[in-house]
Amino acid sequence: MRVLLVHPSALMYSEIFLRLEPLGLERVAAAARDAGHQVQVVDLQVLRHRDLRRVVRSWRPEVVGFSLNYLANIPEAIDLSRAIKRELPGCFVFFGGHSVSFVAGDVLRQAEGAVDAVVRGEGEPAMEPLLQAVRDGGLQEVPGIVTAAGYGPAPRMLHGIDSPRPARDLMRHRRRYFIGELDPCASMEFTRGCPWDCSFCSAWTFYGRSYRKASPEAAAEELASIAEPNVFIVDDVAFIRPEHGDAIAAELERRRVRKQYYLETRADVLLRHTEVFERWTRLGLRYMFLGMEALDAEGLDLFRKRVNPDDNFRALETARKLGINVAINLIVDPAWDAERFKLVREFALSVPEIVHLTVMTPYPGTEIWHTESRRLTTRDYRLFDIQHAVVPTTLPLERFYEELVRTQSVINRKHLGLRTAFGAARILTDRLAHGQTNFARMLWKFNRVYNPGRQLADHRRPVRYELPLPPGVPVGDRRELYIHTRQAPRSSGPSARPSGGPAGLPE
Ligand code: B12
Ligand code: SF4
Repeated sequence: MRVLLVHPSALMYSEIFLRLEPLGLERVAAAARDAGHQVQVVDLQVLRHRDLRRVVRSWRPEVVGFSLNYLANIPEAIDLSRAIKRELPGCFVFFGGHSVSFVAGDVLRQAEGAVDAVVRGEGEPAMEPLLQAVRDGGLQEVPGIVTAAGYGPAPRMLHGIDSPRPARDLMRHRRRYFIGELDPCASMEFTRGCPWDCSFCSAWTFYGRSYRKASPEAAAEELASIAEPNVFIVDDVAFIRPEHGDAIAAELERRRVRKQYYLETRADVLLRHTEVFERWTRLGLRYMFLGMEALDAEGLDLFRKRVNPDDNFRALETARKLGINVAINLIVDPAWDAERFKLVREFALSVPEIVHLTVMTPYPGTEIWHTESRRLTTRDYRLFDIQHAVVPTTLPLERFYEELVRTQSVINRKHLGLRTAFGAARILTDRLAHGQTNFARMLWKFNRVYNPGRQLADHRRPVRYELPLPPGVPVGDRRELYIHTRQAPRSSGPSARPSGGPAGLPE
């Protein structure tokens, strides 16, 4: 069959700092291709809606699948599905991905027939049975399926993540993927899942707190096959198991693979396993994203981060000693007043690191979705991108955005100021000489993308699709939140959610 897979447009944040290849969708594409189908991918982060329209009209896919890792993309995907169904009424349209897995029944209902199914959980194991069922029937038996007839069997989970390898060859605009000055940049997965359980995050609930590692040989071989000189490692927390990081490093050393790397990790992991990070600096580790989340113990406890502020600051020292550039994330609570923003600005200016701010947002799939007692001020999916306030702000909303953007731009000016003084000009010249313009564009776009007027106007747009209401009851057993569990969910209407069950997943 002709299968078209689509990644929706970039969200606000990605308009400037980064734009990365859709690795999950590439793996889903590989699974569909391995099952004997013809596959094309359209990534709307780098292409336009009219490009998608052109492919739909000329190639006439029999199946179209959208990747919905981000809640904020759901309205766009529903509207595109309606347009595809108008053009090709017989085409089977389905959704899959991280966020849509938590709201599958609601989204199906909102699409009013424009979407035939949602596949919950990991996409690779679902592709072969799904595509066979589209052709031969038996859709309701596909693992992870949700249709108008209800929930099918529980999603299946891959035993190992070595295969299928992402179909990177299907991405026609690879030079458009970058992160900061790592331009162009590919992505790579060493491990999948996270054993922690932070209250604001859904990474652990999606995978039922399981954790799987690629074999070091397969990981090194895949890295060696990547053409780009820079690689973003997508793992939620890199090098939780230092022996795994070491084993991959050894394989890369043996193959003499040298690239520049950007990864994400936690302060305690960096402190506990400093040697493995040091070894990776020799292989090209240049940037690290540390989710500090809060500056004080109270905030860290609230997010159940299981780290203390001292560890966070010691981790920054360690990274500096290793010569790694660090980007820190802090979560802005909508309750912050002007004084609190001022303190954060002072902190950000006092450290050499890049500081990112994200706004505390209860998401389906997170624990705070259930426990946050403040009522939602909006249920517009598009505002659930952690750059907008979706619960009441202490400051008037307009003032809140002014403070947020002011803080972000102070930080950005500091960062760009340093870079301009110490080398952005050289990096810029080098990238432009190689035809890479992503980094240059990023330097000039900040004020257009981040501006309080635009943030506020986003709240005034007419709303067509709304998130379901939070259940408003405390989470009893937190395993109820999992997407991947071993217990088969009961079959029910699309509005009823399958219950979770005992975790019992590979640790
Ligand atoms: C890497 C990553 C990124 C990267 C790359 C994004 C990209 N282009 O794909 C970057 C750094 C750019 C990024 C940015 C953001 N991210 Co992000 N990101 C991740 C992360 C850590 C891993 C994703 C990944 O690549 N995993 C590896 C691949 C193999 O898995 P996967 O993509 O999930 O795909 C699997 C399944 O989801 C499914 N699947 C995926 N697509 C499809 C399609 C079909 C048809 C099917 C059947 C199945 C399917 O099958 C795949 C294979 O098993 C996740 C956390 C997590 N563990 O999931 C957060 C996560 C997805 N990000 C999150 C957020 C909030 C963001 C930002 C909005 C943050 C911000 N404002 O600053 C931005 C927005 C980006 C944008 N779209 O414009 C949230 C999503 C929250 C939500 N409910 O919407 C997550 C869950 C993190 C969290 N803490 O909760 N992100
Ligand atoms: S925030 Fe990081 S450490 Fe916490 S659960 Fe999510 S991925 Fe894991």
